[in-house]
Amino acid sequence: MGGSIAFDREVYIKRRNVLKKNFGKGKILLLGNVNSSMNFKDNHYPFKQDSTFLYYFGIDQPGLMAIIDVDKDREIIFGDELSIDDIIWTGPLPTLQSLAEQVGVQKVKSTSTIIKYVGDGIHFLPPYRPEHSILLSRLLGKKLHKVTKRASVKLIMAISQQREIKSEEEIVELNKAVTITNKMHLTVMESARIGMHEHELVGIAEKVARDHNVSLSFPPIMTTQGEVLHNHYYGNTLKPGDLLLFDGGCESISQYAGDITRTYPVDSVFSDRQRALYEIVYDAHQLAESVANPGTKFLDVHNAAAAKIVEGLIDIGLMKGDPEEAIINGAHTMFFQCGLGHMLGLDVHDMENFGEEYIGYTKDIIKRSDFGYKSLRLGKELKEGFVITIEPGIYIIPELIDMRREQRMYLDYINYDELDKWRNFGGIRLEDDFVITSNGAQLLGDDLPRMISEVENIRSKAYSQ
Ligand SMILES: [Mn+2]
Repeated sequence: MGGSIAFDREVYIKRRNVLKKNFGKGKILLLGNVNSSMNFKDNHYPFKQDSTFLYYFGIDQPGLMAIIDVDKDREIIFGDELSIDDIIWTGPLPTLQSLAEQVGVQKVKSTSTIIKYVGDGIHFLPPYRPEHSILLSRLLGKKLHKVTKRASVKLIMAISQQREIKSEEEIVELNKAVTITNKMHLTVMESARIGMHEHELVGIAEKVARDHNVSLSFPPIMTTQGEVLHNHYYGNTLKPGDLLLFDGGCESISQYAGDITRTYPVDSVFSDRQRALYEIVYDAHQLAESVANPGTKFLDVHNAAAAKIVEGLIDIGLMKGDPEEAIINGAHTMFFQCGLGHMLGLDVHDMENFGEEYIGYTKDIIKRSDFGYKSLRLGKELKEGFVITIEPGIYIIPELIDMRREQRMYLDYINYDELDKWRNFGGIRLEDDFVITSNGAQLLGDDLPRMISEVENIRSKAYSQ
């Protein structure tokens, strides 16, 4: 919980005015998050405000709700001022009324009165926390399991079309988030040595975030088993010959997210094999960056990166045949099982709570459900102002190799005998954050080393201290 309000009141007033204009007619209910208990009532998970509430109302406190009445052109924030019982525990805090004024809202009403303002036709977003499902069920008098289905597609579209285009002040904040994130990555890259444990490096990373008084934007992946896509085990010891994959991000104070991945040898230099696969991922990253232009479908950027990976793997003998056919037949998913990237903003997967079919896809560009594409979170055409990640990778998963070989799949494209010699290689991912401009994809933050020579240069520092 940051506490302070990120932007001037005019920013919030303008955001709500844009929403009202785009929405046209009706009444909108936006729910802020509540404290969520960890193991007993008063022991909470760290508070995380709902990003849409934060976007339009800026107040980073639990237990708030808001109504935007488009027809009457007014907003009300619902919440309760602190009682003396609360103040004993929290100390004196700014009043809700004064916070509301800071974001340009005059009317504050107590929580219990909201029922009077909520009727059948009210528009709300799909709930992603059980507390909200229960509240909506109660407010609307509908069965719990029916609440999500009643979420407003009109509201999802209006909000996502606004939030997906990042304004200048948001780009400033995203740059801050990525700058702290890069500092965190550089610190880990300079610290990782043979004999350390993954969890020690998580500690080093978290310290950088704390030093900047910010939180991590998601639980980090710090692993010598990079082929496990979302690995949150931190118990391995770093051994000679290992690759270390660190996928982690910091937030800005204003809670915009950074999301970066680097992979590098635990030794100070890459082995021949590590170098060979790293260069393929690097080339795919460069290519994706160069074709991620406004008007291009991100699905096509994904496929371009996949083609680059296939060409590279053919060059070193792990794949064979015609690269285009290999991709049409899905053979690249032996190595690149996930998506090339996703939207980034206040959420690390921005607005994924609205549903990927609305955020990453359109009526015409529908999400594919086949292996290798079902985890591509973004497929639609890029627009100026989008902020996205680009994160190609090569993941050598022994279980997948064995299964596909047994199924006799991709026999025209995969050199299984050769691949078997690499089965314990691990995984490589390179991820950076970009804003789409009229000149193409522009890197956010300062440049975090990515080239092999630069990475080795930093890695040698880890051993020269
Ligand atoms: Mn990512």
